[in-house]
Amino acid sequence: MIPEFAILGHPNEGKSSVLSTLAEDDSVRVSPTPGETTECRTFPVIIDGKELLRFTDTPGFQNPARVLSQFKKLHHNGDRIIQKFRQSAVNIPELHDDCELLKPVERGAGIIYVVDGSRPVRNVDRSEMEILRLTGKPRMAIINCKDDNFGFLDEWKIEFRKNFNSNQLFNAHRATYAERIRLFEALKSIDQDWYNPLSVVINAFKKDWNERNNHTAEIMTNLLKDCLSLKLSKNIGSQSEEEAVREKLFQKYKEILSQKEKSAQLQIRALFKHNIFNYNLPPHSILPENLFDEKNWQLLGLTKKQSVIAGSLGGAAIGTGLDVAALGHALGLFTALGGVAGALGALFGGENISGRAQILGIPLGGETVQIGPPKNIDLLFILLNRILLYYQHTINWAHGRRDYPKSEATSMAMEPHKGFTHNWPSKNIKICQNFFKTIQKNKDEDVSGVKEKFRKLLLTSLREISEDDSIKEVSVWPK
Ligand SMILES: Nc1nc2c(ncn2[C@@H]2O[C@H](COP(=O)(O)OP(=O)(O)OP(=O)(O)O)[C@@H](O)[C@H]2O)c(=O)[nH]1
Ligand SMILES: [Mg+2]
Repeated sequence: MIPEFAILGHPNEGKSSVLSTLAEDDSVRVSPTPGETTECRTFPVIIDGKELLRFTDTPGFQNPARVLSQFKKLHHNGDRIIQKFRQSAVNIPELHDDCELLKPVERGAGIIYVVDGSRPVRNVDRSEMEILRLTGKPRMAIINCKDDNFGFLDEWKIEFRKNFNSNQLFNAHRATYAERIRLFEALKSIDQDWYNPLSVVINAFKKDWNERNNHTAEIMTNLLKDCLSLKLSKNIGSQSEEEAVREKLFQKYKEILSQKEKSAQLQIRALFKHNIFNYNLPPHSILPENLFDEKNWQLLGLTKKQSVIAGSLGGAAIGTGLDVAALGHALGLFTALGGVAGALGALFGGENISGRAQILGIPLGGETVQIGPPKNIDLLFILLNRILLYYQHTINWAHGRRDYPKSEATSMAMEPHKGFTHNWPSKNIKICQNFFKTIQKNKDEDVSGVKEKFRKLLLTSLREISEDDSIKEVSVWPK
């Protein structure tokens, strides 16, 4: 049998948002207006084409005091209390929502009761909790602190202990993968009948997450391979045309790289089941910046020390004819050449920076202008850090969340200002270096082993990002 959980509570407490996050389903209707959900709606959780679990969204309690007094009268009916209540109230319009919300519980769904714990407990809440206790069904309370105010938690805890088998903090807007798993672990322990089916569900979730990460590492590896091997060339009619052709070609080159990046982002987004809403990037995110904006190169390229390591590994780390140790990294190049135009020219073959007519663009027969492939490994790190940032943002954007409250926009600690690779040891830089060099040699037979090593390095990095505690919401009771 497929386990079913009904999400119950007062109107506007965040029931639908919690459901949306738990089920990773952004088609659930969420709204600031109380009374948004008026009918029960069931959302299946499907993994590998198989329904593993279902959640039912319900309208909020409308008349808990009246329902409670009915329940008290029907108390002796034991298991049939809900059925009896619904039969007695079916023709009373004011009790429509209260009847409706108990429907899934009557057919055997477990209860997940959602409250906004950032406000005090009221009598209506006490009535609702008592009703749920009288149903005799296994039940858990979820406290979703909408306003990050934890001052009332002790008050709530006293009520929860009286009425629920378990209670958990869970923020509908910021819960992560690890917190969802923790919630399911707690859920499976509250009723013996749930233990085995929920263990199966949790294992399937973990396996699925692992597969998504595997797939993401593949998408990222292909993105880098495509971008770093890209070259564009065009014949020029006469020498005087050269500059204009080069500029146009470089423009096209940048556009193609950005399109490839966008397409990889969309694939990752779909893997993590964000289908409907565009999640907002924090205002200080670098992702909306153009890939070739100097800021990217400042923040996401190799550090000076890493550049020296890359340089000492030999080969393609720097092909500009400039000494990597002297210039540091690409940022040094920006400074030395007085800004972005000169530096990008140097990196991609659009400028003469050291007296040679062509640095990276290899002119063919003097009549062809060529842009790329880049000889500077910094582009690998910039593309990589950007797509890792995108991944981090995607996996941490809860499905129940629709936008940023204004107050939160600037305080999000989600986006690091430095690249993920900044503390990578030299052995990782070496894997990247080999990947970079092999792609540039453009010999297919060399690629697979090196590509696999690179993919594994990315997979480790993805796992670290998805287990990163520093971006997490409070998931245990604060002291
Ligand atoms: N800041 C913040 N807002 C939240 C959170 N959870 C829900 N909300 C907001 O609260 C409002 C109500 O959320 P819903 O999930 O629609 O609440 P509901 O309990 O299903 O409401 P009804 O269907 O009307 O009973 C929406 O504007 C949500 O965006 C949260 O954790 N933090
Ligand atoms: Mg709702």
